[in-house]
Amino acid sequence: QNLNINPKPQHVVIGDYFDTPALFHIQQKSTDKAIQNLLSTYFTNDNISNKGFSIQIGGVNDRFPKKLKNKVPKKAESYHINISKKQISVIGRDARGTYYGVRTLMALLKNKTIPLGDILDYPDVAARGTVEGFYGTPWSFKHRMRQIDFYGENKLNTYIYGPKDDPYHSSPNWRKPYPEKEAIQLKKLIDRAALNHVDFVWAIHPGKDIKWHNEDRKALLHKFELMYDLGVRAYAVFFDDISGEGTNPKQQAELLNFLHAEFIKKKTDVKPLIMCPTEYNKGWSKPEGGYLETLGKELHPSIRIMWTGNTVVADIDTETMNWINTKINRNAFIWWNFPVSDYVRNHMLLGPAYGNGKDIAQDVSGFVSNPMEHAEASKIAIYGVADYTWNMSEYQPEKNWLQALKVVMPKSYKALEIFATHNSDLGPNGHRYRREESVSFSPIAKAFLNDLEADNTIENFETVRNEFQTMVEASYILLNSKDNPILLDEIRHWVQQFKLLGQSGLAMLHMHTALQAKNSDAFERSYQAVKAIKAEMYKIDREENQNPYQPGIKTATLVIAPLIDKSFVHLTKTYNKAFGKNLEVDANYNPHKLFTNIEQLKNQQVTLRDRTLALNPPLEIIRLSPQAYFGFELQKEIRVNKLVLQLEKSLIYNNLNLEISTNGKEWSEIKTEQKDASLQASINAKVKFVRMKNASNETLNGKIKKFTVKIK
Ligand code: LOG
Repeated sequence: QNLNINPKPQHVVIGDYFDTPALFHIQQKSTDKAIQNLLSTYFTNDNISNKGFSIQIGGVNDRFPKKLKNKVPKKAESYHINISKKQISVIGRDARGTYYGVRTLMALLKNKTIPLGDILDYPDVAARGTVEGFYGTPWSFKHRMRQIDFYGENKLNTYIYGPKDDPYHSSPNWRKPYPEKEAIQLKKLIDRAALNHVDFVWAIHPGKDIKWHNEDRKALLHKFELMYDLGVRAYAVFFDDISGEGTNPKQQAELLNFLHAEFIKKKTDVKPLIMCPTEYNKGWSKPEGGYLETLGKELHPSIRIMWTGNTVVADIDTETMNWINTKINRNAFIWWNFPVSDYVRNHMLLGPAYGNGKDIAQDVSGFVSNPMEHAEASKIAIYGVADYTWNMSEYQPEKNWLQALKVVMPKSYKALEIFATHNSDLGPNGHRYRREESVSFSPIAKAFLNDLEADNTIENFETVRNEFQTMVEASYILLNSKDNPILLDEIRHWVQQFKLLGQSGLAMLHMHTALQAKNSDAFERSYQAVKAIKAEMYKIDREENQNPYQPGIKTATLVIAPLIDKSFVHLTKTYNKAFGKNLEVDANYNPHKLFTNIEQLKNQQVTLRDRTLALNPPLEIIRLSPQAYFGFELQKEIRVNKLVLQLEKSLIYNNLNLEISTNGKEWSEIKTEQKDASLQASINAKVKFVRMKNASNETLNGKIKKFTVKIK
């Protein structure tokens, strides 16, 4: 039976429905503040009466008939709801179980009728939720409050606080207390989390500059105490994306065991630690170093170890779990890097949460999603994670996704569906992670292009026209929707871009119609219209979301945009030929490529803007073995001017040589100078290749902040 409850309950045995009563008599046996608060949002003086329909709420240690209590699943966070004509009983295995029972009760009471019967329910995965662990602007206070409420509503129990760009979480300020304003807000968040039965896990990221001496140990302990005073009762320590001393597994384990013994154990009300290792995915693990085995052996068994899978951004299956679990002597705690977009910041990832095995519930100690810096838009995926982690084997990504759209936009969800259908892939990226996009439209687009390029009658013309029209209409609906202004704020520029894209599609189709009718005036007008719309899109791309990583606003990049571009080029060429014209066919793509022998960098994207060719700075530490190089291969020999390389730490500049070449075989070295923490050179030569090479005999580690060359 479908009760429309997220996450889907495990066992539902229901029969006839009866009308939802209007008056209730609530008897709370043992309930906590969270439950009382939740009940008060529904039950008021207007619908409470001693003569009302009886609802009994409590736990397995309270007085309930044996046969009801026996049905409460023997699992953590479980509950049983029994609904008879006379009364409803909600019985939880533990405090959180009772809370979840009440959550389900509230969902049932929203309907006009209620079913008779039993609901037996429990989560498959122990820790479920999110890790705010992305680079970029951390979520605002307002957004975090909304997120935490959303987690409570969807029975997620974990929020790990670890935004990379919070200086008091990471370097330089991890040793220092939060300033008063931030501390007050954190306290409010922590209280809000408690009201939603969410563990607020505060994470620290000390590895960039930690020294393995007593002073820093004490500093950590002290910071933990300060956070305890703000109400934190669960902690994590992250060692991801660091290099140097901080990466030593023996030292990491020793520190964590120290924190376990001196802090976690001494406070009796703090949850076991969670840690994120430096080698947090298989691709980066170096078996020869024995890093993971050391953690597995040394770390106290209660300490949970995070894992992102086979690569940084990966979906998880049993093979993944077997590999890591044997190494670390425990069930890994999954850090799922979806829908995080800090490495594809010009994209919106609004598709379903799919791809993880439905048989890994027994192999994980936790499963959290790392979301986008757009909090509200991330709810679409998080809604899916809630369902997946609760009732894994029955999870249906598509179905859940449609429901999620309704939850975030109760009225305009159909327009949102059209937008989200075409805004889910990431485009090519360094992590090679891709998502489906425009799934049902994709074969239509293919057939359209085939017909067009073969000069056949286009069978799908009307269907394609309809899709473009639908894009425009959906965009107008969204841009004027009052449904969820907070979500609209996040997606607005993408929706504007989407609307323009749809309009450019319609104009492109007009080009085709005009060409068929041999109407030159009409063709050229529509051609100019496409160009003008493209110019508007270019403007948005240049003005909005201007971050240094992937600036701009990209939409529908997998299917729709390429369809329009290719058709436009084909139509213009055909027209030029038939009418002896010379209209510009500008494909507007970047013909230059990255040139490297470093595996980690191979798929990193390169951007060309205002004659500046730039490597999109990767977020991770890059390992440069001796002779490793990275640079650019230009389309042809071009005059190259200023080069700038900026690394996070300038220590290794002396070991890097700048080289240029016209053929990729013979190289000549160019002099560089250090200036404003960067390495610079004026090349001023015609070249096809330019590269930075590790000229030393050692492996160098560094984070590339900026790497650009100016070309003619
Ligand atoms: C970071 C994370 C980032 C994510 C995606 C982990 C454990 N750490 O490569 O902060 O949001 O990848 O870019 C990471 O995933 N490093």
